[in-house]
Amino acid sequence: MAGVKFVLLLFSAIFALSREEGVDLNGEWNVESSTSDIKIRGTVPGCIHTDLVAAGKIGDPYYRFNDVDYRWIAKENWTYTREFDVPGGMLDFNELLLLCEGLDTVATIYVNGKFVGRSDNMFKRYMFDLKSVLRSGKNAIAVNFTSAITYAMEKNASHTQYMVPPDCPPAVQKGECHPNFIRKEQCSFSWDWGPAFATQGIWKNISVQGYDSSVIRDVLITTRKGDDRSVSWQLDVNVFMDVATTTAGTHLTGTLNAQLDGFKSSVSKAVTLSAPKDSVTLTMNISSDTSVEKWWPVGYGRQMLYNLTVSFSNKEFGEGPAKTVKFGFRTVELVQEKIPGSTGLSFYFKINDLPIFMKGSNWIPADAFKNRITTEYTRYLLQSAVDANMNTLRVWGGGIYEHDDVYDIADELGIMIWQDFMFACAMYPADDDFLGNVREEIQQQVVRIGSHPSVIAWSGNNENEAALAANWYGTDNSSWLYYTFRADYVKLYIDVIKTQVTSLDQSRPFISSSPSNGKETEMEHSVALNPYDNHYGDVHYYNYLTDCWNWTTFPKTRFASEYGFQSWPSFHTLKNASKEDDWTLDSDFNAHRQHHGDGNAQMMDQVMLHFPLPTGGDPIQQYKDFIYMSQIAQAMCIKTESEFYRRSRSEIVNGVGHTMGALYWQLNDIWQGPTWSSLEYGGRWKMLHYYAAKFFAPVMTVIFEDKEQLKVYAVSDLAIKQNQVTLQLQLWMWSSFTPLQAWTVTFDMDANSAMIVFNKTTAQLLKSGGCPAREACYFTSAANLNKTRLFGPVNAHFLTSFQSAKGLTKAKITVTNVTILPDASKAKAATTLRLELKTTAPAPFVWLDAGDVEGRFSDNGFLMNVETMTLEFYARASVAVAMFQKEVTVQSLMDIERER
Ligand code: BMA
Repeated sequence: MAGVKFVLLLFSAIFALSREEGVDLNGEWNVESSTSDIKIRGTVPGCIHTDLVAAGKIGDPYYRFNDVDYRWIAKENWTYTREFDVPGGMLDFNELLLLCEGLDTVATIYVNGKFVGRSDNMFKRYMFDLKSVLRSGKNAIAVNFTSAITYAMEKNASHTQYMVPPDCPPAVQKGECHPNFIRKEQCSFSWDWGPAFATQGIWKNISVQGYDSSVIRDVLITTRKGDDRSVSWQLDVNVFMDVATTTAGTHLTGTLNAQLDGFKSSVSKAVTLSAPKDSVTLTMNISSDTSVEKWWPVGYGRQMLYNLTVSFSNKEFGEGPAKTVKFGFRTVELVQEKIPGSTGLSFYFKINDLPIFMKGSNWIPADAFKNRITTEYTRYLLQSAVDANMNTLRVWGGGIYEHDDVYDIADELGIMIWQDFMFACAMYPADDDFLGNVREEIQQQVVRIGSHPSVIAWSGNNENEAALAANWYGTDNSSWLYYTFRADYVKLYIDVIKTQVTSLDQSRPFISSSPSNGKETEMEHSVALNPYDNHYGDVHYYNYLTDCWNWTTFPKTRFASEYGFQSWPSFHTLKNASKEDDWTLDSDFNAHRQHHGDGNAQMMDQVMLHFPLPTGGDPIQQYKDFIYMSQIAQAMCIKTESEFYRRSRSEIVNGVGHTMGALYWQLNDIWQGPTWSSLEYGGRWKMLHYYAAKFFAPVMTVIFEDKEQLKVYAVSDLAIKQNQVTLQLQLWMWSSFTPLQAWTVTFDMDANSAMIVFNKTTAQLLKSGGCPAREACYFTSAANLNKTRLFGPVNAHFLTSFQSAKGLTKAKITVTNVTILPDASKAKAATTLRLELKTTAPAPFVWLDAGDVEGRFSDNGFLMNVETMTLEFYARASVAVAMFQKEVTVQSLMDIERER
């Protein structure tokens, strides 16, 4: 039974009291199906799938084939009911509302048997009038959900003028059809990395709210630079109010006040508000002598955040509850200007006037069941992004507008967020109902998310311009059809979304799609002939057929916002979702979890291009070896591609270059399966994630071959020039711990740039070093500051595929001297362990596995060409040395040739 959650009685010295009171409806509800006889307890916020698990009606939905076995759940209609008490005094409020922060998705709501409203958009907050239906004492609420799958199907069927494709996802995705007809997480109908769990439920907070005069519903703060003489910053404080109709009428006169907490800066305005909703913008000038600090992306300065408090007072009702919002001072500019030597336009971001190369990845929903995502888990994922030297994540358009804590933590950690609106890989309807629904969704989400300094761009959709331009879904079948879809596209993303966004927020760029050609797309009336043009905007690039070690295949784009390769997650992650029968390459489970057509074959192809295949061992060992190989192949592919983008930042070659972004696909996982992610479901780091920490390091070197030449680039994202940097290039043999030869070059490293620092004929280098054959050798490089401190990570360039490497022997690697570091050197670790590693021979792709101990190593997947080294392990939960020693294993590439 709900208690009264909050009673806010705010006193003011001058004014009387303004009352606001709420009844929290979160907690236990009853759930029943209208189609079967299931009756269970449910939890709000939550969803039907986790309620069925808790009630013991179903098993783990992620286990084996359960995603398909449990499809019936999403096809039934579920009703959530409960009773709640309303204190008698509450009925006197002028306004009584049912406040639903999130309903998933299609529902009709009844209170005390009376209809109060409907919902059809999980991304919207709904408020329903309860004034005439609430009674003192016991009340009853029913939220009757309709299957999202049925709803989408019916909406599609009633759209008779023309089909809005795609109809259904490819069979390999085992998904549901027509997600584009419902404003719900698009990937909940399946994706090429995730299952179809089209959940139902009350997924965000729900409460009854009563108030007398007004409520400050939302505050959106955006920042602008001032003139810098007297005013350093201008804040636009957009205040959105709900206004009651009172005995005094539909207008409310009073004073709106905004105060920068801890500072003298404040602004007040006399306003007359109109019922039922009104908004006011207060502009606050921060004078130049007020010392506020800027918010910077990680790596460029601190992430200062400030609080601003807004309040409203009125003579009759007094001062109402204030609202405090966090924000930061920073500017964003998307620079699209001519570049000498290249046609087209640049495409890069300046934060606080500093050009920043955006390094990172793409974020997808962290679970199919949102109520399972804890703040601790969200923080682990985001901290892992920062630990891998990422500064940017794109919240991809097929998921959800993320929970507040994603943006809060991104603000704290300095992660820049490229925020898509939730439209992906489809055409969308553009009738008035749909557009009206979207308009409100955009308004609410921009206001909810827009005060976060981490959010640096809005983007209309994922790949829908590309889909239209390249006729992915048969939209080009007649010119009538094409122009209809084109007109619909403009209506949705430009007329509705862009208009709505820019009317609220001029402080960040709006990009109509990803990929797009930016300004050029605008010139071409929102759908460019080729949205993948390397001379403009951002590019998504996927190619599983060519050799990913060959950098010449990559597009020298202005901004790589998606590129990727799949791998399998670790055995530890997979075993939670499978049983022993599944642990072979050709198992049904292995086929079932692969949602990308030909995905398993494509992974195998990339492995076979450069690596021997595992031999020997028992079937489970073979399975583990295959997982290991898929992770090596993925790490090497994305390393090569990311290094190519980073070294392309300062140059124009054949008219293209000035790359200023590398966001690979994808950061995290929604479940345990083969995907493009670098973090597994649960948070384990794949080999790729360890590699990312190096290929995204602020200063690093890249070795590559350009025809006959061996070139080394030094790349720096630092805002300050570094004098006297030394490149150390070394030539090694696979058979030796001693380098054959070393070359050093000292140079001044320009700020924010990529420079070529070494360029010699490969054959001559090998000859001068005495390398007997290409296959026997490899190079390493590192940039050292003032010849002392190691400045960037050590990089390696292999001269051969590993099937033909000469001199490699099976190394015996052992973990010794494990100790607990007394001062948890990484605050994020519950226990930090130090370990020593010893090897009997040089070993590529050394992989440590802590078994069932959750955590990560300071490095992993590396080339070990010294006999001993120390590493650290950061455990997520406290762990004893003995336990760690029992679990830890280590292997390297040659171990995949096993005894038969
Ligand atoms: C991109 C993404 C996703 C997809 C990924 C891998 O196009 O936008 O739609 O999961 O490719 O195929």
